[in-house]
Amino acid sequence: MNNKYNFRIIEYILSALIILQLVSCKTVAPTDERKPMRELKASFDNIIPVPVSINPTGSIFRLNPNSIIYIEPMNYETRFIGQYLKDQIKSTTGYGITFLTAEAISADENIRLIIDDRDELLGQEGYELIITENLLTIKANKAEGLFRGVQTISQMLFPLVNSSAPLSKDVLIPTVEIKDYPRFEWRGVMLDVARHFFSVSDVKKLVDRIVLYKFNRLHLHLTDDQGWRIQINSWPNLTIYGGSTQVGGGVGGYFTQEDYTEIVKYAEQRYIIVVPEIDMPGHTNAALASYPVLNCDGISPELYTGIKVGFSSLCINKDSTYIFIDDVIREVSELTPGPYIHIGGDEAMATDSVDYINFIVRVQDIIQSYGKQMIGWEEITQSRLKSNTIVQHWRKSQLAMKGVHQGSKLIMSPSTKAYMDMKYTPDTELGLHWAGYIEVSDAYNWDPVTQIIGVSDKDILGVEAPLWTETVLNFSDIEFMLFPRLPGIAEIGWSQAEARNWEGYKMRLANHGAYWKAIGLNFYRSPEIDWDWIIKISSK
Ligand code: TNX
Repeated sequence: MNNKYNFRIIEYILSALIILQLVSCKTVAPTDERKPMRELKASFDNIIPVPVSINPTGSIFRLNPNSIIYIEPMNYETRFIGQYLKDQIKSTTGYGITFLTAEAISADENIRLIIDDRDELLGQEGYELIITENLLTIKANKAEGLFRGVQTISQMLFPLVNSSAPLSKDVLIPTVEIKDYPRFEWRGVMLDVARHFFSVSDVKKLVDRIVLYKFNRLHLHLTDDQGWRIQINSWPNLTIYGGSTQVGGGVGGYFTQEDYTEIVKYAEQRYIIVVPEIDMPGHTNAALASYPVLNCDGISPELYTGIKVGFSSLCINKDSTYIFIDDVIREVSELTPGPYIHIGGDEAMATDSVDYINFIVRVQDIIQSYGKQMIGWEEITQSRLKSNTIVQHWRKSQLAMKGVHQGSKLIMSPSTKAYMDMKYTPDTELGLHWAGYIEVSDAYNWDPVTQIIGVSDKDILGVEAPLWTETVLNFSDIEFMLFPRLPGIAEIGWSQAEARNWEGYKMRLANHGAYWKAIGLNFYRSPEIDWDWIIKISSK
């Protein structure tokens, strides 16, 4: 009896303890969860370039390690894009999520990438991102649009990259409807691999950096006085000798045709068209040094490792010059699936001006004979241009206007705004300053249409940020000169003019800075940006 009674008491005490435990679990659990939940919240406030429209719908989508990417139609291109998204999610959240094929349709696939060719407004590169409580959907007319949309998701996940929260927790993504498409067709970055040479892996890394900002052109400045960087089989000495050095006299280098093809393919998979530039008739000392026959007097100059411009010229009135150009353009055209060949044409101070005018016309015919569209720096407008020839503006508005009057479209690279090789301030160690100092706000606060008086929207193909590399030695230098200015050029090229403003942009950029720090990207800590902004907000 007594024993039984004692057991009862023990039973009561035990169940009371269990209940207490349960109650305390219930009260502890939410506070436990709250901390990682806050740290794991994605955001649509940081997107650069700013999308056309963002409509928050006030709820939450939960991304978890079991989330699945559903793709329709599943093919080589869309599989790559799905994989890209998967890798981005993995690198920011640590989740290894899986794919599903088209057969497995059910209501709760968590992420959907859908090509649905029905929304004309979205065009080739636009996308719609619809996030509801159950589904995250990117819809686009073309695979390219899906890929641009995936970059938006990547940026939404930026706030998570530094998170130390446990992986078992869901990533909270605010529900939203985003519709987005570019203002301009051409959004480019130019890398000068001639003044200093950069490896295939550096160029691929650059591609990785720029796709995040929805750039779609990579212009490679492949030849200049200091080096010839693309192998030409019919003129092998161009690279063997002409590619052997660089600015400062160090060992140069060059891309074999296989290297170049590797870059082109890598970029193409990421919806970036490579634009090769073979600069002529000036900026040709490396070629002249490699082949005596290209010189009017038949004598080759020395290789050049300084940084002066405007002293070299191909021999305009010699047949061998055009045999050379034909061979080079033929080989480069064969290696380049994109429609464009850039022929430079800038700073031909060592070429007689009448000769120059005739030369450009002749080269334009050669480019066309290989089925390509010619691009040149604005000096080419002194010649008679075909209306599909594209003019790249950098310095003189009157020259650019001459192109417009001939029916050419402009790529806008005003040196006082878009030249990524200009110093930020007088204290910047790298860079030149002949076009001025370009702070982050200078690179952001301009518009391609109002930059030159008399130009209208339809005359502008887009924008491009050139990085000349007289003072740029390695990838870390490349990053330092491009960031944080380059995202501003991306926004100018992609976003609608009315949607842009410096105050809002500054805040978004600060959040990108936190991401760059996390991934070890070297960038200039401009005093114009409050880089700690995100920390102040989240510690409130
Ligand atoms: C001008 S822009 C050049 C380049 C130099 C650059 C340096 C242009 C078409 N030509 O040859 O590298 O300035 O900022």
